[in-house]
Amino acid sequence: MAPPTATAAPAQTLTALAEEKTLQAKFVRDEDERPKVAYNQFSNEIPVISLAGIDDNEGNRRSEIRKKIVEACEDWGLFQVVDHGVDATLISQMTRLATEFFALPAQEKLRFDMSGGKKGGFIVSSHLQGEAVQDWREIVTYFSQPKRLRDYTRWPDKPEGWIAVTEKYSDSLMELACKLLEVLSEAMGLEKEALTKACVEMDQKVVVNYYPKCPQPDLTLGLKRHTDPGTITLLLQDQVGGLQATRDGGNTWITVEPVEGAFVVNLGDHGHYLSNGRFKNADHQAVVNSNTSRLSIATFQNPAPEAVVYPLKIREGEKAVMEEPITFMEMYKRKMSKDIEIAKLKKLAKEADDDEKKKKMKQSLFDNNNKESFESKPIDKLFA
Ligand SMILES: O=C(O)CCC(=O)C(=O)O
Ligand SMILES: [Fe+2]
Repeated sequence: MAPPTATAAPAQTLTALAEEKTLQAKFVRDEDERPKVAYNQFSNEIPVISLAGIDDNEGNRRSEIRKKIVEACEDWGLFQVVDHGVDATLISQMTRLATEFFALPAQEKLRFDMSGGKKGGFIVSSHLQGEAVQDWREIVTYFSQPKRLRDYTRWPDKPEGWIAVTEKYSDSLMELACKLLEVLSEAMGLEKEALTKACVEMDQKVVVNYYPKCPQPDLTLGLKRHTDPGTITLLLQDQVGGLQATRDGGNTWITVEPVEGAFVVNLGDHGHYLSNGRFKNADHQAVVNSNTSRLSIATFQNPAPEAVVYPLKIREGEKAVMEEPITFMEMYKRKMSKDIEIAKLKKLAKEADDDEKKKKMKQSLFDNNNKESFESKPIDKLFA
């Protein structure tokens, strides 16, 4: 496999890079982080659960569904739902318009650039400070609930009609998320509304992920390994494949099989803490491929920033997984600063290890008569 190239000019979107033959160094992951399983080697370990009859309180359909959901949450923190009641036309409109957005010329997408710290809009890769390696993705994101906090100036106004579709999609997914949280509350032996009440006023944020096809997908990730911070996430993915989950800290991975019209449901950190660790926070990542681009739409259902995070019920013989109650805002800040710290340490370690390699690359650049282009750029720009 060809070695990664070092390029100085910062690319503004990934679309142009998708055509290059080799991957820029800033996307190259350390070996231990690289994909271990192919994007299309699907596993059927994640249950696909039909929600048909979930509102039927008389018969035993609701309790059957609850049982399946609970097993999946205890096992992986991840399951898929079908017959979920979200209109199929709405789903296909949402996917079509999102795909059209990413096909717009770079300058159109960059009208909504959020890299200066704006709340919502378009950005390439992730925006975590101190991150040594970048994700191979573009995103567009907007805060959709509560409605009174919507800032429409940060919602793309193209393609035409997207805003209206997004609004409907947001309401529909809010309804579905609440239904799932009701079932999980019951499973914890609590009143139906317990989990939504613990959110105070539920926030909803939509992130549309676009992963262009990638010249060297084995060296990079579309989205690095993480758990979602919120209560529950509903993910709509196309038929390409790329979502992967691990239960053993990243040693082994499975690729979630795409199911037409289904939502992948993830439990996040908040859901995990409220259940006192009984429900897992799904540990996941997204891989990319060289054949085709991929689209996924993640709808994050989060508690209000001031909501208190602490187990709602601690079962007999168990200890609380948290030392003290904290607000969701505090929980999120701690998670982010931990991630930034790890990223910084990784970057430092990498810089140290790469010294020898950098010397060799420098020598070969001179040998190849590239003296001028090399000298005109600082070394950290070349190999960052
Ligand atoms: O694209 C995917 O499959 C995963 C997306 C995801 O995990 C996220 O946006 O948090
Ligand atoms: Fe995620």
